[in-house]
Amino acid sequence: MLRAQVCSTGELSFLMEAHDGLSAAIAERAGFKGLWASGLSIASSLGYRDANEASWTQLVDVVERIVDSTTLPVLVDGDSGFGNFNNARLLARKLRQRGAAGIALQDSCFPKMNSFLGERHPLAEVDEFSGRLRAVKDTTGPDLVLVARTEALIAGRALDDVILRAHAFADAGADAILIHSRKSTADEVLSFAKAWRNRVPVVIVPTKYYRTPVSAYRDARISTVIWANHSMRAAIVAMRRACDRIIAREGIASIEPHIAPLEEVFQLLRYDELARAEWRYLYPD
Ligand code: SPV
Ligand code: MG
Repeated sequence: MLRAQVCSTGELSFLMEAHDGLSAAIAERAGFKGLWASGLSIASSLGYRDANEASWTQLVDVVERIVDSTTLPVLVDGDSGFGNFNNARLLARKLRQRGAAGIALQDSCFPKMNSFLGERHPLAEVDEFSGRLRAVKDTTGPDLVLVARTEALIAGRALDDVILRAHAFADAGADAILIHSRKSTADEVLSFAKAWRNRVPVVIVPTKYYRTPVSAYRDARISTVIWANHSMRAAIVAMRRACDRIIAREGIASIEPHIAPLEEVFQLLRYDELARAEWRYLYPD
């Protein structure tokens, strides 16, 4: 299912960020057809910085909770693969075992830093990163969609260099290229898409160029748009407002109409299924 979304240049797909089972269930209920297990959002919800402070096993555990909470395919942000080719293929194998549908690996050095922070974003050597991709492909084959993400624009490289990298990563077996940018306009990703001509499909993350209408991506035959961190950021505002109000009023009465009723929690986590199962297995007669 994820392959059909990420690897199609005919129809634009959208992946919604999830960082735990609850955010995954909410995204599915809203109608999204696929999820992005965001490194930034997962790290933030665990109280870590998006600088490989969370371990790969912590990531895998969260992904398992996401996978178990929805029927949607999950593309996992695998950062740089947590090391060399060996760490990357181990991560990919474990993610596959836990039910992930795809992994995105970026051509950064370990530890990475969030793309929107700081000036230092050292890139991995093309051959070394291509080895990471080949190792993952050899390990998980067609069972796991492999998205190669280049941080070359983030690192300030010229378009020619970005294209050379993308070709090397496609040669290494990437099913799609994620081109990342931190500009406030889509110009550089659209220039990439034009020059790249969809040798393999293109995935984008318009966090900073959020004003661009999605029609521009359809016109450019982009395959997939990732809304990368919006549930996590929405939750921060909602939780902050609730905390501010409760501490100021020393009570919870005024907040009640503004928060999810408990029934919604029970629905999202399918307590009705548990009740039916109790009748079936505890009280069959
Ligand atoms: C993430 O969601 O963790 C990403 C996308 O990698 S970004 O934070 O935009 O770099
Ligand atoms: Mg990330």
